[in-house]
Amino acid sequence: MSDATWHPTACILCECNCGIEIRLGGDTGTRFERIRGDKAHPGSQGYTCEKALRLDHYQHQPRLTSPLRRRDDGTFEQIDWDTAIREIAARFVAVREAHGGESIFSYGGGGQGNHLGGGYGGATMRALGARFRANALSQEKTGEFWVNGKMIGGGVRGDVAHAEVAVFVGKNPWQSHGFPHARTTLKEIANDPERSIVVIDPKRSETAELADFHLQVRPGTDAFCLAALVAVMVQEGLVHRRWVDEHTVGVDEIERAFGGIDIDEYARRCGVDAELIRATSRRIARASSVAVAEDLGIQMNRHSTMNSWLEKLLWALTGNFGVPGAQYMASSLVSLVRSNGGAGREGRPDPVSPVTGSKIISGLVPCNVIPEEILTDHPKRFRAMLVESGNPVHSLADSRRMREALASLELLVVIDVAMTETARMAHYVLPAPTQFEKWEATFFNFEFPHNVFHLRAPVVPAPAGVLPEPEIHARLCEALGAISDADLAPLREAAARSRADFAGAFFEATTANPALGAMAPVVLYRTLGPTLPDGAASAALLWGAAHRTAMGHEASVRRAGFTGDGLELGEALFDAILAGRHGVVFTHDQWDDVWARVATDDGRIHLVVPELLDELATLADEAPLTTDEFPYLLSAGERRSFTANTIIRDGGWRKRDADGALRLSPADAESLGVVTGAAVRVITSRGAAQVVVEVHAGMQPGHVSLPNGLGLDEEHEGEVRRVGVAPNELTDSGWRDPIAGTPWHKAVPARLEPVS
Ligand SMILES: Nc1nc2c(c(=O)[nH]1)N[C@H]1C(S)=C(S)[C@@H](COP(=O)(O)OP(=O)(O)OC[C@H]3O[C@@H](n4cnc5c(=O)[nH]c(N)nc54)[C@H](O)[C@@H]3O)O[C@H]1N2
Ligand SMILES: Nc1nc2c(c(=O)[nH]1)N[C@H]1C(S)=C(S)[C@@H](COP(=O)(O)OP(=O)(O)OC[C@H]3O[C@@H](n4cnc5c(=O)[nH]c(N)nc54)[C@H](O)[C@@H]3O)O[C@H]1N2
Ligand code: SF4
Ligand SMILES: [Mo]
Repeated sequence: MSDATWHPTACILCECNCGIEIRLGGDTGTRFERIRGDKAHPGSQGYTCEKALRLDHYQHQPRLTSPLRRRDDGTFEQIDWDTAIREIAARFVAVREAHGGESIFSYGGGGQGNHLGGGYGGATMRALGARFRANALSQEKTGEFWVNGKMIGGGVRGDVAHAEVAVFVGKNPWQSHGFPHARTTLKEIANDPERSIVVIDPKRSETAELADFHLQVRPGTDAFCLAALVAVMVQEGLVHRRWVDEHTVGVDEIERAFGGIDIDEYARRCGVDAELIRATSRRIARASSVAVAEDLGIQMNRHSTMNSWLEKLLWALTGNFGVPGAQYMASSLVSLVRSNGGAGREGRPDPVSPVTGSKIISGLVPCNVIPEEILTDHPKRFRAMLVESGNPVHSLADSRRMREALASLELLVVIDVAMTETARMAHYVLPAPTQFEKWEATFFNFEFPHNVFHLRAPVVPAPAGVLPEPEIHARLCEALGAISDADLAPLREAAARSRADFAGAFFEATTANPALGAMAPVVLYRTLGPTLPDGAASAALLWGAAHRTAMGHEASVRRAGFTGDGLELGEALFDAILAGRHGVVFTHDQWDDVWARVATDDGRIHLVVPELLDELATLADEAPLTTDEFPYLLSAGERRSFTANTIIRDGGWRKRDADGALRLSPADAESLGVVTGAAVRVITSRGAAQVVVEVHAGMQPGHVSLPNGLGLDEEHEGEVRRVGVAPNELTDSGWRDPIAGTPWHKAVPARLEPVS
């Protein structure tokens, strides 16, 4: 049964969300028979990598199709939705009454392709009186967010596509992407003799293969390398003094701190030739534009927050901000991170978590402290948890500890498409449609000057028994008594009349009744939602987002082609989002817009972050990470061509590297007496696992790596089996950054033993 139609949608396997088109077929007419890049998508323009072509393995993985309740013996029974919603609401209320709403914790709310649900989840949290939350961002990006807050007051990205020099610090975009048409862009830069790629990575990665400057640091020693790069700029007079004086504050302190650094000694400490470091600094300083992108190689590593700062000094000291090919601050339709009411900015205190007092950055509790916030007799500990589209047992540090913590909760509710390692521990599991069975979108919209938003329509019908997340949240809020028909009736009537009437009625009702305003997403879903075309009720919260964007970025929205006075501009944008099946350019920025987004008190870039200057001062005295007991450093979670977090629970989707081999250098293979295909045991302070080895010429001695996202429990014909190693069975949640609490997964001390 083939259908000649190409259905536009997007790939959901990484933040790029490339536009794709799917042709259905197979026995049931619902298999993803063919998939191609969507040339009409304004962001990706037809580009995809190999992973998108195998999305049928996501759509047809073993699914959840009924709400489940766990029995005392650990098995699950199917229950109907009314029972599930009623019991979950009652049990959350019992926790709130006994210990306060703040003891209810929320985790997740979206993955690489699905952020609409999380938008509605905020209403459920407010209905419960819950305050604390975390998601994957607070185990990777919050250190960088904190630094951005201090230095610039908002998120910064590099215009890699137009940069003369592109610098990748602990990032392998050939595999992980992270910016549009990554491979095409990398090849373009590599083939242009006037442009250069700089890569800082202990491994000769696919991206490093294309680099003009590969600084092959020892794992976990980036701080020395980055500090030396900055020191060369300071000591050789490469700082763009005129620009720095005009646009930044603190350069004198920076010059004092880096003027005394012993570059040769720091080069020795990170294992990179000092002349290569000098040449790299000079190349960066000489370039007409430099874009820098950092990622997990430093964000999940020793000194992660400080390294984010050092990386930013490279472009800030050379004037690479607010011009083409350099750093920019993008517009957004919906911000992924909650503002801290100014916290994180200089001089304002960060809020902290209730038990460990850890910094809450961008509204997120560090993932690594979640077990400590539960496993304690502290009166403010978390007692109940709602997990949506996240798999903390598998994806957060120290799975054993996480299981222990979740097992001690009074209530755990999981909303997912599949039976995950986390769902297996839940009291209730609620099944959602896949991302190709419902209206979905992501808020990963960071492009410049043309920023793109893509609302995706369903490609195939959802099976009976599942409910989209917005409907789940609306039902929970109703069961909690947070919204009532009496509140909604006048808004429904206004929505039936016209959008303009609805706008008036909505603003009036939510102003008069702030408690209703707090429920805005589900109120919109229940009132405006049913009037939206093609069953797109889940898009209702985008109505508010479209209006906010039209007000906050008016000139950019107009440049993108939208017109209208007053509220008409936001309505025009909303209508275009609803109608635009291939994605919509919602803002067209100019480079001048970038400076207007700098949100420091004086509008300048603040070069000095005092806490990090202090940390830098202690660097020279630090001891190496390896010991006689653990002589190797394990990167636990490397992106490879067939890894995609834990989104596809069907190992059959991998074309290569079926078991997720441990990569190690030829020299280490020889000294251990192993060859590709042999088995070894990896042992860390927290666990041990047997793995298959792949001897890899790009690895340096002493460094080994395991892929991310493997070791999932897969159910095939009633049998559960696990393929590959779950990296977090080997990691330690205490092994984390002192400021942001981000994990140090990329440099886990380990020992290897051959298995005969
Ligand atoms: N194929 C694929 N792509 C993905 C994903 C996926 O699962 N699979 N996941 C997506 C997600 S959620 C994210 S956050 C991104 C992450 O994207 P990346 O951060 O680019 O991916 P990683 O492979 O985890 O790490 C990048 C590099 O860090 C290097 N590294 C290890 N230790 C060190 C060190 O000490 N110093 C330095 N400088 N580098 C080090 C590794 O060798 C590796 O090449 O990828 C996204 N894209
Ligand atoms: N050791 C180590 N650990 C890591 C990493 C590493 O490099 N090393 N990488 C980390 C990084 S950067 C990230 S981003 C995290 C990712 O880890 P998580 O945040 O846990 O996210 P995902 O693996 O993307 O899984 C999301 C869940 O969403 C479910 N899902 C898919 N579609 C839908 C849907 O439409 N609705 C709902 N409700 N659920 C859905 C999937 O079944 C899956 O259970 O892993 C982190 N963990
Ligand atoms: S995994 Fe590949 S195809 Fe999918 S969004 Fe990322 S870069 Fe695009
Ligand atoms: Mo991530």
